[in-house]
Amino acid sequence: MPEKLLKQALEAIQAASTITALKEVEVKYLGRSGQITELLKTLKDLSPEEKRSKGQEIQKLKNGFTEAYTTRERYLQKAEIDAKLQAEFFDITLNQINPQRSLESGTIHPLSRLQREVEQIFAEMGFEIADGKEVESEYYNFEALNIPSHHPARDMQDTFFLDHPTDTKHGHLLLRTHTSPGQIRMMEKHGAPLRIIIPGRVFRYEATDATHDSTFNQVEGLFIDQGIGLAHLKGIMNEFLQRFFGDKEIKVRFRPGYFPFVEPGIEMDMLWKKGNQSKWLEVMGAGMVHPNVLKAGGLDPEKYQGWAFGFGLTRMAMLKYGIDDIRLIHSNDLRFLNQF
Ligand code: FA5
Repeated sequence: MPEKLLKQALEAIQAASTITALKEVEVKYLGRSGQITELLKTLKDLSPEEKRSKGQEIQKLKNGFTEAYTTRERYLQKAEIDAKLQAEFFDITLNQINPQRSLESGTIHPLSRLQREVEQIFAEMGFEIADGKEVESEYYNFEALNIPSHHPARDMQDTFFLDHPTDTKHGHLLLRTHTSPGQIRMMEKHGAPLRIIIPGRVFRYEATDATHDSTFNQVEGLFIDQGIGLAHLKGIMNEFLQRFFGDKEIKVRFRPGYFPFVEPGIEMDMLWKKGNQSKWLEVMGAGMVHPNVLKAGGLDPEKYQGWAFGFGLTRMAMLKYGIDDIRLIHSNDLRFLNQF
């Protein structure tokens, strides 16, 4: 009798063409009142000897069933996965066949591209490209640049301080408000002569408007050698502007400006056309590096002089591309970005 039952069960297993059908077969034989389960229940009424021999027979039957069941289950699972994969077939050649289906691909952010252009132009003029630190200390961002803690110039650049235990040697940690701390770090590291630019992001805790953002990019320049003067800076800037703006018509003016880390100091404005109106937009601070700054960088002001500049790359981007509002540049709005 068990052999007959096993034969029937194995046929039922083979006939099951889906996992659901297979589960039904399992219930029919091994469920609470399944045929094999029922057989097992009859054992309790038998004598010990009969129980042993019948027990073995039924166990063999159960093992045979389980083995066939497991094999069939694996087969059906694989078949179901294969069928799903077939249905989800992804044709990677489709895009070539139908060029209208264009692939969306990322591009370099316009600001990063401009930074590379600036690097290229200055590299061609013999400048090296250096990296500053976005997280700086009060010492490098202010003190070493001749801005002591009581100095009102600290308020010119409202600062994001980091919630971090004070570094007693260099003061609090902060997000750099300008790229100028890089001047001190480069003098400390490389001494003189120096001819570098330091591009990077800077941060200011201030209200935003069409020409002010709280995160923007600057490019610092530093030229230290013997017998250097401001006329040289003007020559370099003219050359840079010509290459950067190409054929675009630009108007530039220089005027005196105050920064504690230069003496004398100048500022450069460029004419900004917004609709029918045009106004002067401040794009750069510069000047002869202050002797206290050279000393902080470990240089002898009697021997070396030089100039430094810091311009707003984000503002240059507005001028180059005719962007009306600086905040669009970091908005991550694809309608804006796709124009570049
Ligand atoms: C400075 O940051 C000085 N470190 C520049 C400098 C370097 C002077 C070396 C002398 C020698 P200022 O705060 O003016 O200066 O900023 C420099 C330029 O950054 C500005 O001319 C302007 O183009 C840009 N800028 C300043 N604030 C913002 C802002 N909130 N959003 C966008 N651009 C800004």
